Amino acid sequence: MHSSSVSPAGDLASTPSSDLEEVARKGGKLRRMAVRIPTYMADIRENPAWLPMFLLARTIPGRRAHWLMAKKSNGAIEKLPSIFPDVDAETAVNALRRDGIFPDLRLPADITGEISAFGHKTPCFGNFDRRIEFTASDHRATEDRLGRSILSGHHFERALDCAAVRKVQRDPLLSEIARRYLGAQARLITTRTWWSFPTRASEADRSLASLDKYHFDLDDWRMLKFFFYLVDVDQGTGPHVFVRGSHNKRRMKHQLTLLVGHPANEIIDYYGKDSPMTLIGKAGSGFVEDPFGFHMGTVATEKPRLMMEIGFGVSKPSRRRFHGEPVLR
Ligand SMILES: O=C(O)CCC(=O)C(=O)O
Repeated sequence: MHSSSVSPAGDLASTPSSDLEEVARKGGKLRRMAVRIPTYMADIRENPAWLPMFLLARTIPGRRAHWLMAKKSNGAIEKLPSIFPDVDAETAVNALRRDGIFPDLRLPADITGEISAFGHKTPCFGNFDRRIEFTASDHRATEDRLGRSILSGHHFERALDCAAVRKVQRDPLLSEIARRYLGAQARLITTRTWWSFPTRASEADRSLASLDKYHFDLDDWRMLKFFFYLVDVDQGTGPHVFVRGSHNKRRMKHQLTLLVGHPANEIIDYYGKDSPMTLIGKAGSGFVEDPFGFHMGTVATEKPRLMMEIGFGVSKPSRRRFHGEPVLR
C-alpha cells in the first residue's frame, strides 16, 4: 500500500470563511445531524446501552476509562492457517498503537479476484436505498433513469454470499490483531462490500456515505476496521485518508460536540500538515485502522472504487448495521 501525506480535502477547506459562509456551514451541520437522527433513534431502541457510549466514547477520559476494562489477550490462535502469512500481528499492533493505522496488508490474488468479480456482477443498492438496485456497470444508466446522482452502492447482506468474503472475515490474523489491540472482548461487528462512484453528490449524500469529510466512528467504545481495495485505487478513485496520531489525542472542542465530522483545516491545524495519510494501492491492498482516529473516503473523480470492510468492536453488534445499513426516513 502506497501512501502520501497530502490530503486533497485539506487544501480546499483552509479558505478563511466569511460570515455568510459561517451561516451556511451551521445550516449544513444541522442538516447532517438531522439526516442521522432516525439511525440514532433505531440504535437506541435496539440497544439502550448505545446512548452512554454515543455520549461518552467521544471523550478521551470516557474512552480511557473503558479501555481500563479491556481484558488483555495475546490473541494468538495457534497454528491456524492464515491468508496473510507474511504479516506479523505484533508489528501491526505496535503501528496501530503508535499511528492508529497499519498500512501493509495484502490479499492473495485469487481472493481479490473472487471478491472483485462478486462485486462487479452482484446488484448493489444505491445511496443505502433498497429501492435503487443496479449492477455497477449500470451506474450511469441508473442515474440517468432516476434523474439523481448515486454516490454509493452497498451489497448489504449479499456480501456474505461470497465465499472469499467469508474467508477474509474469519481469518485468524484479523482476530489476533483485533484481540491484541482491543482486548479479549474483541468481536466481529461489521462486514460490508460497497462501491463509491464518481458523481456530483449533495452534501447530505456525501455525509451519509462518510465521504469527503474528516470524521471518527462512534459505533462502539473501541473499534478496529480492516479495509481492502478490490480495484486499483489512485488519486482519481476516491482514496481513503487517515490522520496519523488522531486516535489517541483530541481537541477539547471535538470531544464536546455531538458531531463526529469536522472541517479539514481544524484537523490539519491540530495534528499537523504531514499527519494525513492518503492510501493508494493495487487491488488486494489493505490496511487496518482505529476508526476513532479522523479519517474519510474521498469522492471518486474518475473511476469507481470497490472496497471491503471487516470491523471489530467490543459490544454486541447491531444486526441492522452489520452490513453498513443506516435507517432512512
Ligand atoms: O469510504 C471510505 O474510504 C471511508 C469509510 C468510512 O469513513 C467509514 O467506514 O467510517
